[in-house]
Amino acid sequence: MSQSVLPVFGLTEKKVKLEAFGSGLINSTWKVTTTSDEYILQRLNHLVFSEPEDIAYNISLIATYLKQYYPDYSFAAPITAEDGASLVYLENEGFFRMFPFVKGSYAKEVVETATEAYEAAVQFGRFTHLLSGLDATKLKITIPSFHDLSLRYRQFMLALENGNAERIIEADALIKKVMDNRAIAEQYQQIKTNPDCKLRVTHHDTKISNVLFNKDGNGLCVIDLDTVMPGHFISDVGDMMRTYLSPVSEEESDFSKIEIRASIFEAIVQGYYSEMKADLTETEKQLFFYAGKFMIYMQAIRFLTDYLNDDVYYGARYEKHNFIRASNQLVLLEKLIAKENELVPLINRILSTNE
Ligand code: GN1
Ligand code: MG
Repeated sequence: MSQSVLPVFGLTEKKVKLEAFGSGLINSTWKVTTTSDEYILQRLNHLVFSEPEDIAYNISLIATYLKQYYPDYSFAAPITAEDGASLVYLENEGFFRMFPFVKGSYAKEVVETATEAYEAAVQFGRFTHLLSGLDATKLKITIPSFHDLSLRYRQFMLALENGNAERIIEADALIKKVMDNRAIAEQYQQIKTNPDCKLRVTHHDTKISNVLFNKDGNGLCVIDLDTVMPGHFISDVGDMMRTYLSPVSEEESDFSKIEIRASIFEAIVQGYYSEMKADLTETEKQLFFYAGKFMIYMQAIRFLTDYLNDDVYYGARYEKHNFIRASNQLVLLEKLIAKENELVPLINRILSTNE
């Protein structure tokens, strides 16, 4: 079916291979292989991204800026169709776009070593740093209030009022844990209004599969710019912590496998800070540990809210899928908080030696 979009991007060859690619929850992604080239084809989830044109606008704004000021930065710009558009709409199918597959690059699904975490953190830090001269407010907001934890908390409270009654009873212990940790949401409320916590060009989806590596294991660039918007650095650092620290992902149902790897934590802070030290304010520098709590807590709330709302956003491959995901994230949060006394000194050492 998605094959029918290929000619619009100038790919008329008959013998193309189309295979599902990656593990994103929102968009659909395929790798396209022709006899001579490789591409990444994506269909945007129109329910989540209601204005796909805004994403295309942001990508083109960033591409133009980087090309002008940092022509050597390897930025994977989308392929344009014959009419010059990077986004193609097919009746009954949706919005598509295509990228050249960066030759010799690969992406990872799980962080195995501290070096990988470091390389990824350098890439996300560099992305925000290189774009610090671009006024972040020029970017379109592709998902309003995406990482607004106050809003996520309110949506959770609404789900407690209007959600599936049986599930609310069943999730009692999880609901209590979310409420017990509401100080994390209260702290965000202050960050949001503090002018020392700057709005920057923020990626908002820093999972390891959004970094391309070369064959030597060096980070090349970041991909998946759908949620690049003005935001706070805690979103990017926090989502790296959320998704890199533990050797198992949010999908794991054996919670005894959830672990906080201190060496990975250190690598994230070190890599990100090496690029961003001149940009971050003193107030922001104090928020590295909070960043992890912020993102893990927000993801727990989002999964739990979705469970209470009958899985309308994330979908579910089995009955209690979002319940398990939320439980997983709350265990991760507890384990991170339990290591605060070990991890905060690591941050402080990095902040003081790199000055
Ligand atoms: C979604 O689609 P994917 O996997 O890149 C979500 C992120 C969540 C993530 C949890 C637009 O990202 O915010 O952290 O699932 N993206 C959107 O796996 O909601
Ligand atoms: Mg994504």
